[in-house]
Amino acid sequence: LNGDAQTVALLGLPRTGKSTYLGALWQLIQDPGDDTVTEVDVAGDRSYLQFLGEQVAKAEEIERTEFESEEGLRLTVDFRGIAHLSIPDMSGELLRQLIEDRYWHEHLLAVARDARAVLVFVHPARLRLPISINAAKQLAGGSLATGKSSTSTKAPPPPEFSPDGACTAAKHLDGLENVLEVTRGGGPVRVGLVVSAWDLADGEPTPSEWIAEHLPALGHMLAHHEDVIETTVFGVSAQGGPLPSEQEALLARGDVRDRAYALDSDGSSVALAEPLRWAIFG
Ligand SMILES: Nc1nc2c(ncn2[C@@H]2O[C@H](COP(=O)(O)OP(=O)(O)OP(=O)(O)O)[C@@H](O)[C@H]2O)c(=O)[nH]1
Ligand SMILES: [Mg+2]
Repeated sequence: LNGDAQTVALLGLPRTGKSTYLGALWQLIQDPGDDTVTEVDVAGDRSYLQFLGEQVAKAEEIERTEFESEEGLRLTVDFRGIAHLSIPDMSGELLRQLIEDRYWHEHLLAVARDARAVLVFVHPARLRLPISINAAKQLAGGSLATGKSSTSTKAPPPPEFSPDGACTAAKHLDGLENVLEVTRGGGPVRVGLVVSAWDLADGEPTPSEWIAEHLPALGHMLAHHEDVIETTVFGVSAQGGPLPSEQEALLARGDVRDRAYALDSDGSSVALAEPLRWAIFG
């Protein structure tokens, strides 16, 4: 399908910052003032990327990617190492469907099969945290709501389980297991966790500590399969701050290269393209 291009799958639930990351990256690729990632050759259609890039440059929020979109980044770049890349911009709906409806959209399946590496996007303001069984029992008994223990002797029936109500970590574990099952074999697969909108999580110690605190099950699952999975964590702020509230301040900071930033797992500053570079070269 993509010749000898190396496919990187950007996986994430809806609204987790995938398209914004591609748009910001495209701006840097086109920016002669940025030498962290440069274009060698573009194979695909530039107009879609141009559009994403302009939205980021104007500090305007990107629309949700259409369900059937087949657009993405298909190009050869040099980020201190030349790579021929295919990075489809998939709608988060495709991953949501896989997890919640147990349905493999053919596009997601094709990308997962081709992928040499996966970048999983999580948005810090869109987490659904697990609650402990005790807390759930208390909630069900009304004691948390009233501050006293419930006087009712009969507990209400537990709500029926449905995957759309599962916490973020459980969803990702489930989705990743399915994806990694079909991903091309032959050596370990790189799975990078990208905490997007890092500007909202800033003040937290480091990206890897953030994952350990907020999505520990996901971090453990990835770290404990060293034989088949190579993993790390990044914090990425492709917009540089929240929109639309910060639009003016962001524009005042200058170009995308002056606003977008990324951190490695230890919190050291790295190029915005580093998650991709790592996905390809390790
Ligand atoms: N604060 C902040 N918000 C961001 C950043 N990047 C993206 N967002 C917000 O995250 C939301 C989703 O961004 P998109 O890039 O469209 O997300 P997506 O993963 O492509 O979404 P789908 O196409 O629906 O799957 C938007 O509300 C953005 O404003 C960032 O760096 N900082
Ligand atoms: Mg999108």
